[in-house]
Amino acid sequence: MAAEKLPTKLSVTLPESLRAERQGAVAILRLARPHKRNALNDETVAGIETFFSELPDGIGAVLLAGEGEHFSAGLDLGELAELDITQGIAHSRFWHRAFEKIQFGKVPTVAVLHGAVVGGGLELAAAAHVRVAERSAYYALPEGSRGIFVGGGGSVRLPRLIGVARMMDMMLTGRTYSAEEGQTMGLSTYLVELGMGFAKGLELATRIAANAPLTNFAVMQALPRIAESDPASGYTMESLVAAIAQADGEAKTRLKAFLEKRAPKVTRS
Ligand code: 1HE
Repeated sequence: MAAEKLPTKLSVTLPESLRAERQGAVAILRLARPHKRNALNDETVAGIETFFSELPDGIGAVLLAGEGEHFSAGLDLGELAELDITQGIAHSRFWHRAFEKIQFGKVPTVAVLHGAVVGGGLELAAAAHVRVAERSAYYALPEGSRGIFVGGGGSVRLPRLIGVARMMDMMLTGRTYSAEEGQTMGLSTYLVELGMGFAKGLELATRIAANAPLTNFAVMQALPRIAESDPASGYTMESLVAAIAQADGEAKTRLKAFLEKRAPKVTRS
């Protein structure tokens, strides 16, 4: 392997519960608190915010994964016990801020899911742009049984993925969904065998990083907002974004390459 392709450390300072490295144009962030099943304490959530805020130039995509047997057991329940109402609001807003840095950050994020993807772990996964699930993944929102509510953006993001009715069911009854069910209902868009998630995620992130940056920006920032707007505003915004994207030098280069038969055809992979 060429030296420049070896994973190299990112210079960002993170808590021990997170591990970052770089592989080419992909920044890799691992939840690294497996002894606590990657439960998300304040330090970890702050580290996620720092990582996504300080991505260096040259990074075109992020790969997010969890160490150990589970992606994440969600909120660190030990930390919530002492908060009053005002502090509870601030805590939830802090999660919102951190996860917004993922969803509306600099570059797209691919999340690799395995084992428990529950509570705040599912909220974290929902902030990513592409989700790859291994067959061990399972999904739950145990907030109902814990006497709490989602606070990391789950009530906004999850109904858009699976619908309000399914989310209600998960929260009211403690229902869990398997990796296969999650794939069918849209929690993941890739389902892979055990141990294959990281490689698949890296393959996808590498491909995403090779897209024109303006296209990735438009897909991340404009598409979800267009989808939420009224149709007339949506069509207008779409035309503007389309015009901006096609006018970019990168688009011109790529279209020319296709017309001169130097670019790959679209084939079924
Ligand atoms: C934790 C947490 C946690 C594990 N906070 N410490 N999330 C939940 O309700 C899920 C709670 N966790 C579990 O149901 C299980 O731990 C798992 C199914 C994920 C994994 O089971 P297992 O048998 O592999 O591990 P374990 O023995 O239960 O846990 C290992 C250790 O991790 C243990 O600590 P230890 O010191 O006794 O070794 C657990 O206490 C600890 N641990 N999960 C704190 N979540 C912004 S709002 C979001 C709201 C939510 O996310 S609510 C959902 C919370």
